[in-house]
Amino acid sequence: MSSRQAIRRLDYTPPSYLIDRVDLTFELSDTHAKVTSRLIIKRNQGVSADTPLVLDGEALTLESIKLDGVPLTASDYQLDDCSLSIPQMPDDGILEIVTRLLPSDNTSLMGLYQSNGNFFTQCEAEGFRKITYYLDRPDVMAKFTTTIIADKTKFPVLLSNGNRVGSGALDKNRHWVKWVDPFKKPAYLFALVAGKLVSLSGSHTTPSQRTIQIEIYVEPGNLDKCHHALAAAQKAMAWDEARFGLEYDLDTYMIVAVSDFNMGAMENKGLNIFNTKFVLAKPDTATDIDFDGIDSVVAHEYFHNWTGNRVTCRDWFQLSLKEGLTVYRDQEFSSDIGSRAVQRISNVRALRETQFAEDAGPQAHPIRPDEYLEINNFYTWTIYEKGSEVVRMYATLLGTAGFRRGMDLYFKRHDGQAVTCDDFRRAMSDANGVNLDQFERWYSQAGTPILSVNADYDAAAQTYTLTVAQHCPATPGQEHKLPFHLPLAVGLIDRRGQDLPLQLQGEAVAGNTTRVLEIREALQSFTFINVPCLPVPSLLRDFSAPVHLNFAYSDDDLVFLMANDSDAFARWEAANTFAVQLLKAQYAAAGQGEKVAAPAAFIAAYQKLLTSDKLDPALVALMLELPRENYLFEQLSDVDPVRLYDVCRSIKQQIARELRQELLAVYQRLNDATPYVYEGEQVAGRSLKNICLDYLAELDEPMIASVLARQYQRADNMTDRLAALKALVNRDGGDAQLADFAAHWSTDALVMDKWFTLQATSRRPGALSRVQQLTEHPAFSIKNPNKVRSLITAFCLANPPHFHAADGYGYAFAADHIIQLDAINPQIAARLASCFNRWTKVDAGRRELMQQELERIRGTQGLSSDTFEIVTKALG
Ligand code: B3K
Ligand code: ZN
Repeated sequence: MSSRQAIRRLDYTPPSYLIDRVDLTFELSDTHAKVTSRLIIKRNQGVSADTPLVLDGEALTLESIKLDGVPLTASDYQLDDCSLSIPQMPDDGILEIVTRLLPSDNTSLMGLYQSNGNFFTQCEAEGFRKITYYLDRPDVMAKFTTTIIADKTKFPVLLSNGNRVGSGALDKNRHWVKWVDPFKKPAYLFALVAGKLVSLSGSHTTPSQRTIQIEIYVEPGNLDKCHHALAAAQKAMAWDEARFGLEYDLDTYMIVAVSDFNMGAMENKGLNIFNTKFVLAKPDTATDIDFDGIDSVVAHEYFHNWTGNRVTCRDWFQLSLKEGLTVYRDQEFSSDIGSRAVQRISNVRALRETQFAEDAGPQAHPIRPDEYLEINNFYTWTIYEKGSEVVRMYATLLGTAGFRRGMDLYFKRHDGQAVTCDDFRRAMSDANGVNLDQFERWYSQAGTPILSVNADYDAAAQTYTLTVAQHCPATPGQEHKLPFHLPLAVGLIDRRGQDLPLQLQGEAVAGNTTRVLEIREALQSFTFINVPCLPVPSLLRDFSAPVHLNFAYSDDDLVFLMANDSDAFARWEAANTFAVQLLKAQYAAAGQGEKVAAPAAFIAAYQKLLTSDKLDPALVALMLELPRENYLFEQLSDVDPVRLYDVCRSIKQQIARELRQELLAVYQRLNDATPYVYEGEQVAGRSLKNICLDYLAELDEPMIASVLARQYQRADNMTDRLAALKALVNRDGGDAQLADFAAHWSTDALVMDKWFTLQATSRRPGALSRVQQLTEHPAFSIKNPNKVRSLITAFCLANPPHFHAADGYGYAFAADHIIQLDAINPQIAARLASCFNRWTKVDAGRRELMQQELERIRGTQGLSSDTFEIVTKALG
């Protein structure tokens, strides 16, 4: 366990030693691994000769160490839990270190570990130090050569970074393969895979006429599920060439799928390692959302080759430099290959349900944090999703061409370097000749700013003035915030539903119908002229900045915007705001014992959506979806999550009752017999059909029961089958179908994950005891992160009424599993512990129960620094 010493951003110092070359040899056997590392090391310029060389190393057995060919004795070096120091290190030298590891015992899934008998590595952020002693920090970049030796029958495939330069046979049925990576890289991008794998290959030809070989490696039996991932890699390559002029730089691009993996995927140079969830898919095992997820994760990891690998981070505080930028790139990719509007709405919804909560709670941190105990805790919604919004704001402020100029300059200046978020901002600023000094506050200040907008129409002068006030709430350690520089995209819509051309006071002619206002002050006004009648303002179009927006829209305004806004995000947002206002009011009314019901105007707005033949079905589906409880939860205090659930449910039932005809008509129209294809129009149709089904399932009618059963039975794809099963499970338990599903898919781990999640998130009584029973199911394993996420995390984070059961059993269940998991895999335990983050938001009784569980976890002997950091911050 690492020490509980906070690491601070401002303490950064350049490395005292540098490594030019690393030659690694791995000898793998069933029981252990022997790693020989030959390092060419030199002291960094300006560092005094008496500075010791301190290499990082954890959970290693050191077998031998030589300096320039001479074995070192115990008095030449010092060893402790996390380092190996050589006090008298010459200016330069060759170190040869032999370590021995036990990968089969490594349940943390960091460093070298085994999954189904095969070997895999995960080194980001600090896993390489679990393989050998090294300068395990991203600003030490070296050229790596890797030789792997293993039994030919058990480990026919031996992979590492770069190009395969040689292979051969050895004694005792062993073989070897040698890999050379021509690009220097930090150790966190190192990877090794050895095992019984099969591969699907394809190719891509770049504009400079190089042919890249793409190989996808999976366990035998899964080859028929790799085609979508392969196509995604080909699309991503073509997109990055067209959009950013970036080509792949090695001859081969490899993706390997593994079922035991802590996160989604990892961008190791030339050898990306993926969670099977983001590789394996065919229509009868994967949903539309899974296919979409594969596109975006494959693209994300591929894009890292430039934003992360060629240009990397100086230190881990700069993590958002690569993650925020790469998420922005993958979101743009998905927008270009699919529906931009659907992509934007889905991304914003996810940001607001997760990152906004993080930013309002005890773990709030800026996208460039100032300190951490455990870096693995900082792979957060804030670093990734808010980081991406910050990158998007550059693009909105500078325009597409300006953003591209900034990117080009960034690569020109920094290719092959380890740099900072400031370097990125400087490239954007210098390439465009604009001052982005104030923009730096997005990197240093945590919290979600609140924009409060007021409007004033002067009919006589025909002017319309928007006054914008910004304020950012305090976050832990940051009491007072300074104003942010942000783009606020607005439009004005006249009563006929037409966008007005916008002309600000002082301008000679009217311009576009969407205007990006640059906000820099705490309070600013913008006056539009030649506004012939009182318009309805469309504010924060395309969600131009990651802020909360307050504007006193009437219900009529919202209905008007839902029907007329030319900006798809704003139209969806109007529906969302209408529903949020309604549900909050109903929640308050229910607290007073009043009956819950939606007004006729709300039902009528939904009816209009269902009967419109002009709107994109995918957008209608998104607009019909009620805001999730986790999002509403954030906007309330002293929350009773059970009451909140009851209110949402009752509104949903009312919609189902009052719009039964319309829902059924849309369902029947879209439920045709066309064979499944994962393709835009079909995906849109299915999403609308299945949201209608979800509402209809609220009706206690035998006819609806048979519609559900029929869709479950007859579906030719997992999207429809799962939608029906989910509705059945929530409606009456769906026991027969659950049993049928498990019998059919018992050997497909990813499909079984869905089966676990449906039950973990079931709103029917008894959910917790069923989840407890399922932890004993043969397909469940506490050591497999996908299983933990699909059963335990799903229950704790996505089943609020049961997790927050007033008796506190849900909390105790979570705490028991956090403690159990902490000893197995601290990263997964710490993630799960975030289910207690918002404990101060719930009512007093629950608050006390949650606090007790947090204290119980904190008091656990031998707790990892991962879980310790999360729990300590949560307790405040
Ligand atoms: N860079 C990795 C995440 C590594 C997480 C380490 N705990 C995946 C990604 O963002 O692409
Ligand atoms: Zn990433």
